[in-house]
Amino acid sequence: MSTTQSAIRVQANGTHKRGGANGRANGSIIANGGVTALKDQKTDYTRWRLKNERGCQTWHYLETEEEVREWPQSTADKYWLGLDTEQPDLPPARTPFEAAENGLTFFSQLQLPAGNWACEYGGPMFLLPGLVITWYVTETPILESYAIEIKAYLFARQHPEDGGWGLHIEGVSSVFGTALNYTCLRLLGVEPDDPRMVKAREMLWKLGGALNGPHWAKWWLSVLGVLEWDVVNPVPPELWLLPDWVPIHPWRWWIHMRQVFLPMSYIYSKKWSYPLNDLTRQLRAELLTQPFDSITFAHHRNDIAPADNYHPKSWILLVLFWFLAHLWMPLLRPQWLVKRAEAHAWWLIVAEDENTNYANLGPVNGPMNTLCSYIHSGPDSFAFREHLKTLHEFMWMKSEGMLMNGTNGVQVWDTAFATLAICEAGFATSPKWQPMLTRVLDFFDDQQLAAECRDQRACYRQQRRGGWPFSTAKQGYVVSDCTAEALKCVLLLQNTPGYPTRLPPARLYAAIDVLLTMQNRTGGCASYEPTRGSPLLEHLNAAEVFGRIMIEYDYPECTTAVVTALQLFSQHHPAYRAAEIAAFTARAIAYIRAAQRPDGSWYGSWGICFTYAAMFALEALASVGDTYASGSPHVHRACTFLLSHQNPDGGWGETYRSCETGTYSPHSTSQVVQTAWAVIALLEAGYPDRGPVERGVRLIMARQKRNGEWPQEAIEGVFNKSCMISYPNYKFIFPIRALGLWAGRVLCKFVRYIHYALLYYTILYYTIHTIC
Ligand code: LAN
Repeated sequence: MSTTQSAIRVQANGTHKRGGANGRANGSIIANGGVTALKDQKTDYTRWRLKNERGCQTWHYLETEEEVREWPQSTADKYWLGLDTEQPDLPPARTPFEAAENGLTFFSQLQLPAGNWACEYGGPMFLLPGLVITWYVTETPILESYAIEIKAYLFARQHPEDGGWGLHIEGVSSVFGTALNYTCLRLLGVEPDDPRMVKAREMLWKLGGALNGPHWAKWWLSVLGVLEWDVVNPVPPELWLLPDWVPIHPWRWWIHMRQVFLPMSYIYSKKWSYPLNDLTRQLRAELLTQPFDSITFAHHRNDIAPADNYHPKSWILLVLFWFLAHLWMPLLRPQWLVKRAEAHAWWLIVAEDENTNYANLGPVNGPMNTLCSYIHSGPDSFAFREHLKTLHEFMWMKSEGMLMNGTNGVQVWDTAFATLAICEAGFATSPKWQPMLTRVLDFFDDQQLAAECRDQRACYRQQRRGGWPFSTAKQGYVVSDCTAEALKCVLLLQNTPGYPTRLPPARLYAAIDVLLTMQNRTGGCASYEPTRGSPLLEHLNAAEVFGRIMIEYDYPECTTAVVTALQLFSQHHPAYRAAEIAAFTARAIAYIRAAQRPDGSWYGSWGICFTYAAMFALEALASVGDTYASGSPHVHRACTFLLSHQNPDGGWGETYRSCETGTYSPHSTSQVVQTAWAVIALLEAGYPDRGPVERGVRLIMARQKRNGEWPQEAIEGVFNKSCMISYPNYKFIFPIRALGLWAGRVLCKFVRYIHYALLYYTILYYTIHTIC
């Protein structure tokens, strides 16, 4: 953190210290004077700057005029903060190609010097509380600028009518969202009689109070000392000691589940809680609907509000919890086993920290691992201090305030998709865009993972050398489709005249080696590693608020990315692992065909929802020649599905309810991003009737602003079926790709017509000539 940031540490100005000698008397992180003063305060947005060090993003608030002078605000900073970017109006686009170019002109202004694009990655509403609770219980001073803006964000995202918060920004109010964000605001100093807090409390009580929260909410509130650990269903670390062959061993779980379970189990086993103080005592009264002392917490382990119960616990899990809570934990669990289990969990936590340079897999296990290092090694330990630094990389500033991103950014992913869009639209050969794309190539060069993890097998990590992550190399988790999309970009750029060769063949081969590890027996690809456990493990899903979270599944999106990357690679390097690539491709395409639903759709897991998946699946099929013209029944059915959902205005729009329910849910208005996905899908399919596609293209053009940008519409992404997540750069990337692709295809057709006309003319000329 910069000197600026430490200068504005709340503690440093003396207003921050807690009342008592141990700092716990009144429990407020920000002194009382500060609280009232901070209420609804806003910082000066012209003083915020994003620092991007090799893709690692941190926001800084400049205190002095001198700092402001020395570090001017960039166009990108202004754009994200919602300030005027002063981008000029561009000549009105007459054609889709010109519209794509206008879009790129605006979007290019947002590229950062390191070569990548950055952006917000908000949506989930359960992340900030984990971070703020961690700061609070470790007595870490919170930057005043952060505190002000986090509060602003949470109030901006409070449900305007019922006063609650949901699982994600567009979701219905739930106990998870409301109890935790309410707590977060109180820890940041908001008074309970603030009218918005009164309203939030009423909503929380209507939902049954904190006892009706899901497992994760009860866990965090027990850490804070507001609830008692008895209310938390057991999270036994001894599961890590099971032999690897056991079908329920955590190593088989989806990586996000097991990396959250890990620190959760460590802290649960220690039953570590922050000592009670005035504030947490007050919270007990505010979050619960009955007096604290009258509650038998063990009776409420399985209580849950209907709004939170997306994935009800199975009877198997209920029986297992009963056994663990009533017999194993209190009577059978020997102390030596507890010690061994905690020691092994700690070893795995340290391995995760070191393998990710303390960035951690995501924003849930990041704060949890921070807390583990505090509990185990203390506030002065190297690990704890490193954690505190990297936690800042999850934060994002926007016009509404400060939020916590769903990962430490979307750097590699967005940059790859943007590059592919730019290449497909035909801009890569233009000297105008070459400096921009050369910086992109430098970024991919820098972000390819160079080495395997330490103790790779013992900490159950996937082969990663040569792969690319979703966000940054620092975080270090390889993802199948991120590797694939980044590899495609490198191949496309390095094979276009005018670009340097940054990655020699050996590094491309290493990427292929990673990709070839990613296929499941079904032919499909999952996200971080091939599927390791049975879908039956979903019976042990204790998260309640998410579906499909226990194991990796096959995804049409990831499978398409990998299979298209392999094919592009083979065109340039036909000899390398050719037989394996051919076999991989055949199996992957068979999976894509088999995953199609009878109505012609595919279920999308990372974007909303059927429209997103159609774009990928049709790209995969087209890559092996399955198109409308080739008579592929899969492509025909997919086109019929898409066309049946086109709106009268020419656009497409689907809501996140599709992801939750598994049936197509139309949006009240067409969405630019989804229209672009559908247009790309139909173009990949080679749908012969120009009409519907052209109407989609027109809608995308009509929604573009004069300076080339597109306004933000509904949320675009999803994970685990129920939680939505924002991909704000998609509103640039996919329209540019759709418009560019359309222009290219129409232009190609035009060239083909001329070509055939000339051919027929020549044949006719010679025939006549010969006859005569
Ligand atoms: C992501 C973001 C990117 C996404 C794609 C690359 C788009 C996808 O094709 C593969 C899966 C992946 C990498 C993915 C997995 C799950 C993530 C990390 C997220 C959706 C972003 C946030 C989410 C993570 C699980 C959030 C933390 C919450 C928990 C339930 C642990």
